[in-house]
Formats: sequence, C-alpha cells, structure tokens
Amino acid sequence: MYRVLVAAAVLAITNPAFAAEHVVRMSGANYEPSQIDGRVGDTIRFVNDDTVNHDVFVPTGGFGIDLGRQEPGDERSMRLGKAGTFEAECVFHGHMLLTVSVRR
Ligand SMILES: [Cu+2]
Repeated sequence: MYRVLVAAAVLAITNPAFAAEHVVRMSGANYEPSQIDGRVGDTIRFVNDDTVNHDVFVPTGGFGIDLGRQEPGDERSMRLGKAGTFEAECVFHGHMLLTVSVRR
C-alpha cells in the first residue's frame, strides 16, 4: 500500500496530466478571481468576457510576459513555469490587478 501511495505521489508531482488549469475571467474591467494559488506546471486561461479589450502584462522581474491584446471573446493561456509570486496587470486598465502565487 505504501508503495502505491508513493508511486501516486510521484506521478502527481511529475506528470503534467495532474497540472491544473485556472480560469480567470476579464469582466467588468477586473480579473475574476484576482488571486490565484497555483503550482509549477499549471496554466491560467484568461477569458475576455468583457465588451472591451484587455491584456495580461507581468512586470515582476523573472516572470515577465505579455500575452498581448485580447479582444472580447479572446482566450489566452499562461503556463506557470517557476515558483514564486508575481503580479499581472492590464496595460489598458491600471486598476486591473491579479496576484499569482506559485509553489512547487
Ligand atoms: Cu483591461
């Protein structure tokens, strides 16, 4: 039984099939939710449910990324590549902030 549990734990850590997908909706000029707790290998799918363009820009050093302009209905994905905490913001709406905490 112990071996099975260890094997399952190793599989959960190393197999990307166990990676989670977090969905963040851009709605009412906000990210919903505005906080994500994820693990390395997870992805965040950004869905623009709004009537205006949005963007996902990460200014935090070492996590820098810009997913580019998302028009209403557009979806983009971001993979969480390393542990740490970073902020994402919309270049069009300075108050749109998302905090992402990533653990191993
Ligand atoms: Cu925006």
